[in-house]
Amino acid sequence: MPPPRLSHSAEAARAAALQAEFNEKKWVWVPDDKEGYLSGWVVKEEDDEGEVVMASGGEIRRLPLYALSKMNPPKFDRVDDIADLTFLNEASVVHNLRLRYGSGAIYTYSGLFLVAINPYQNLPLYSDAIVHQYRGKRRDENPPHIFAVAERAWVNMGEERENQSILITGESGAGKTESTKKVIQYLAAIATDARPPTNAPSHSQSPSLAGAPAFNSTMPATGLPRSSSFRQNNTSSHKKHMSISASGSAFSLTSKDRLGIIEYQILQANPILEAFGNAQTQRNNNSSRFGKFIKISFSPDGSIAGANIDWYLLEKSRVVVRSEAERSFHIFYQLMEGASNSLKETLLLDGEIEDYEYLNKSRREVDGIDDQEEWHALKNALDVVGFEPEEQLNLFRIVAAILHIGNIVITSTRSDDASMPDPSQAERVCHLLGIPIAEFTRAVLRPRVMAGREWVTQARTRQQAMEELAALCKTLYEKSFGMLVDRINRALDRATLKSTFIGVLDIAGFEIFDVNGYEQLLINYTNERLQQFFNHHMFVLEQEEYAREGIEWDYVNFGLDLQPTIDLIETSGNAIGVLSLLDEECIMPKATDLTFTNKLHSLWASETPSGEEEHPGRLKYEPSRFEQGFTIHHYAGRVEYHTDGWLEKNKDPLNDNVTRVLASSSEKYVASLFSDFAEATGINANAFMSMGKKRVTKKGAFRTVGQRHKEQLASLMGQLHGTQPHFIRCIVPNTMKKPGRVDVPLVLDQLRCNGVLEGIRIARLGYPNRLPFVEFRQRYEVLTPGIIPRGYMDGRKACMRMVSSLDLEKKDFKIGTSKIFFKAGVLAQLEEQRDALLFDIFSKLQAVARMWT
Ligand code: AOV
Ligand code: MG
Repeated sequence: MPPPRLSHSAEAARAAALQAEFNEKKWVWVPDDKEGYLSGWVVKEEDDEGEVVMASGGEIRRLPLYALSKMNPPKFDRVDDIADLTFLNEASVVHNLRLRYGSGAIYTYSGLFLVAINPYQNLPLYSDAIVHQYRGKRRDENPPHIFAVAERAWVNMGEERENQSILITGESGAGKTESTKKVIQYLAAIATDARPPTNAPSHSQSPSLAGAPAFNSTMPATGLPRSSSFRQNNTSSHKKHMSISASGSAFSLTSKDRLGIIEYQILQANPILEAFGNAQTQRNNNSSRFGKFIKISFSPDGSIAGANIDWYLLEKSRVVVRSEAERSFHIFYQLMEGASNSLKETLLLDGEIEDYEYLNKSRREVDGIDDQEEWHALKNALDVVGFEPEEQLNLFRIVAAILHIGNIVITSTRSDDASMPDPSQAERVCHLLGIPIAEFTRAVLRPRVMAGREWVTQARTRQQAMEELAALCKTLYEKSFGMLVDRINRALDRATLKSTFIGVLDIAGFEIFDVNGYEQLLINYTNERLQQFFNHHMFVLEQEEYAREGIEWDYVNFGLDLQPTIDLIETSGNAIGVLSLLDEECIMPKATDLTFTNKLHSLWASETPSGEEEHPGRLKYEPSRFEQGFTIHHYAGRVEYHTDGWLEKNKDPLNDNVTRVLASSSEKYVASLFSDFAEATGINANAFMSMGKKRVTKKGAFRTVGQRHKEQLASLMGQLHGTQPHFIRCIVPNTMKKPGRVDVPLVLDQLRCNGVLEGIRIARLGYPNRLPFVEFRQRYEVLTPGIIPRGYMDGRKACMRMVSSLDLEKKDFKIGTSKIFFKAGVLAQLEEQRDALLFDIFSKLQAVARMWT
């Protein structure tokens, strides 16, 4: 008799050895302030307390049992999908992410999410060959990758003729913008390469969400139904007009010779947006100071038809102030470093960077950024997208005007009135902006205001005049940015009734700082809405799956979990939310940040049910440690807001006088920036007829920042609801911007804020582990020997027999029509039993083998 075969390979033997070592102890994760979690094993359990030997150092710690998290057996190390873990706890989630990251696997799935950890180094993950590798493949056929998400969106769009969205969030520096670029580059490459046949893609008969990942299944998702011709790379029949390189690779991501013109233009829109919308910050050398939603639209044949960009919350205050360690928007330095002498002359820029007050107070250069080079890239991009020289000049005109405004010197007269002793700076400004100097100076120094029923001239203090100038710069910059995006959209937006889109959202994630201001409230409110959208989506998918399987489930609609918090922020009417109250205070005479805060507190004091239990998504507010502040319990945690300056931040800070002067500018571009004001007030209306601007109502001209954001967000949510969404969560691994290091507490914080842990929590409310009957039987029949008779038996019946023999409690599982579902933790137990049994068999075999050798 031959000796029994121990294993097929050294690999299997190693795995078995690891497993054996693991089985000898009761391994757990122990919470640790510094490291997040440390490994150890339990040696004693007594009265809800455990005694743990720490793996490194052997120190003994006593902890309550609930604080310990079970460790997954080594075979689960580096699983592609966190949802596949047997023990689904925070410690295991970060452990898995850290292990993977350490070996260069920066992408990991967690149910419906793709988690991406910033590598802070260029990894060979995005070459043409890799694009090729992900083309036409299902999620489970390749390692996790952002290309797989883009591929899935593209395939779903083609098969179901449904718009798609890819929602990318994360903190500053986490890699959202890089990820957005990767998605767009992938789409541009495949749309260029894969010229589908002329006939429109066939409509898939499968339910529209059938291809969505089976989150929290213990096995890899079974993947997509694959049918249509849309996904196939087609041969020569439909090569577009663009040239495909002779070298054979049609996938190059950026080369213009290989892409169609529209694809190339879409890619080139990005450097323009980044020049005007990005800046160096302490956390990110190329930080986006605005959010964006880019929709790439596709013709029915799969080719790119065009693109459209929406933007949100530009940090316009940066043109005026910022911390010393940061820069203003890139464009300022690019223009100063790169522009030709003649352009500088036109813009009256005869100084160096250090000569401009708005630039010389903070950092001027950034490692790894060559402003001159970027300038040339910007100019090229503007040309490619189709900006005429005149239009380009207008963009730079605003940037230069802002620099000159910053250099206007305002002094104080004896009576404390503002004055401008040297008009030469203002003259430059007025020349560039096409406005008369006398009117401009008057509007800044001595504006006319309504006092009772009369117009009177009001003298300004130096401080007020300076604030007016700063407000002017912020407004000019923001309006010009808006115009720039409109212009790009005019060049790229060729969507037709027949086209469908894939929208990519790149927006800052939840922010909890030491001091949180109005900006944080708006961004957190946005994220609360996005999280609600995710929850709802997951809920719908769950519900569909349960319904498909004919399973009853007492669910709560966790899509609505977050509604109370959202109401708290946005409601208007009887129950008044933070934003509405702020709007009201903005038009109240004599209102201040303090009166606003006090009103909030008195409103809330009467409405808060006292002693209400704290949990995510619950309405809960309380006073704060700030004199002017309040606290909101978001799903991601409690955030204390400081209300200093909120009234000002919410208002349009520019006085009518200044606006009026600009709206009547002889420079068409400048006037067009203020055309909504002109229309609302009826001045000079004819001058703007040719600008093709939509009519804006009076209300539109004077919306508060909060109102505008609420509207924009509502529009975004409306669009997202019409799409099939995909979720990417970017994570910054450490604060040093260094590759290879994972700061576990930092990562945990992000997983909490970005909804990954919330997703896991929700999954656990239902029956998160599910297996097709066949797989269940194959894997666990060893635990129920002799229960299933030889020969054929219906899968469902077999499962029923097995569970009854396993003595499982009824509430712990549900049997559907093709799958069996388990509550969290149940399958983990079976898995443990199975491991123990197999280990036992293995040891016995080993003993036998030893006898033979
Ligand atoms: P963000 O968009 O999430 O921050 P970015 O996408 O700008 O962050 O990424 C920050 C930096 O991290 C980049 O400039 C790269 O140096 C590096 N990085 C990110 N992703 C990758 C990647 N996949 N491969 C290589 N390097 C990467 V902000 O816009 O600040 O919220 O406002
Ligand atoms: Mg960014």
